Amino acid sequence: MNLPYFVQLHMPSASELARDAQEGLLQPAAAIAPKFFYDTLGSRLFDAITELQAYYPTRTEAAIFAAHGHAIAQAVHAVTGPRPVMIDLGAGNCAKAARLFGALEPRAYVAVDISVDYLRQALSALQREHPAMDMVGLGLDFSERLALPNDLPGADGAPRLVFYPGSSIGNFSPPMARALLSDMRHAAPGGALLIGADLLKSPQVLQAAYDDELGVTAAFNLNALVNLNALLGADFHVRQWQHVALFNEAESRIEMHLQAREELQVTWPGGARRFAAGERVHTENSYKWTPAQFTQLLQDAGYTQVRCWRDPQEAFGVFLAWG
Ligand code: AVJ
Repeated sequence: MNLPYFVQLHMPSASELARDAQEGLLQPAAAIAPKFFYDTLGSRLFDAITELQAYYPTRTEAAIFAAHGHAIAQAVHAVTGPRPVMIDLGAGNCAKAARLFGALEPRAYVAVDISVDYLRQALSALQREHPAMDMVGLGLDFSERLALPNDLPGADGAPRLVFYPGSSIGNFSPPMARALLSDMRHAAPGGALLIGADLLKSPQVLQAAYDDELGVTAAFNLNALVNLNALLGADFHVRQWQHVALFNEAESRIEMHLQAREELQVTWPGGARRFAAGERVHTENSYKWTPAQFTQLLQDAGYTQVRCWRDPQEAFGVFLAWG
């Protein structure tokens, strides 16, 4: 019986995060990174979002894997051979990867996440269900660039499959996404990338997915202010702010903002900012692609071969890229 092995790489300290947030708040057009959503409550609110009728991505991606898992695994094995090393980026509770174990039959599983404490619990439970599989938990923030330590499974040349589901790639601007995808390609030489991407569709459907009628997404967005109060010692009053989600057609992305309901001032140790009524803090971009655009992005990152599986409504795409 194996025990999972854990590695914790350099993580931003609380003071680095605070500096990052402060810098964003002081820009002429205030903006903070989506990572500020994900404190404990924020992660739970995101899980709640995935249960919403209006938020189609999570359930649609799961349906694609359920319908085409064996075809996808066959295509993966044609590239990597029968027992790839699976590297799961942003593994969280590891559930999406675990559902593919039966079809993919990985020889080893490397779960990478910024939140290593959460990962520890999930991976230890998964190891009990798969006692023979080598499992490694890696605490790593790959939101700037991805560089894996060189002693992971697959370092001996066993082909790797990088797994990046959920359309998390949607948070990155095209140049950043290209760089990150290129890093993923270099992390799995001779291997493959299996990645989920949300597809371009009617603005009404997109808008509803990011501004649900129960206000769960609004709570998720506003909770960033609660998190900033804790991280920065700021004095945001949540009731002075409003959730805004809009589809920016020119950039092909959903944008989330927090908009000041009235003129106000926010202060924190070492800084302050005034906001005019209607002024916004940009909190997230979520890019949407046509299958052709996402294929082009993968090719721009260096992949020469791409396959795509979609749901019947073509709401979401699962892409396999290699070469
Ligand atoms: C986790 C980045 C894939 O962009 O759809 C959901 C985050 N934000 N609702 C997305 C999110 C608002 C989500 N990703």
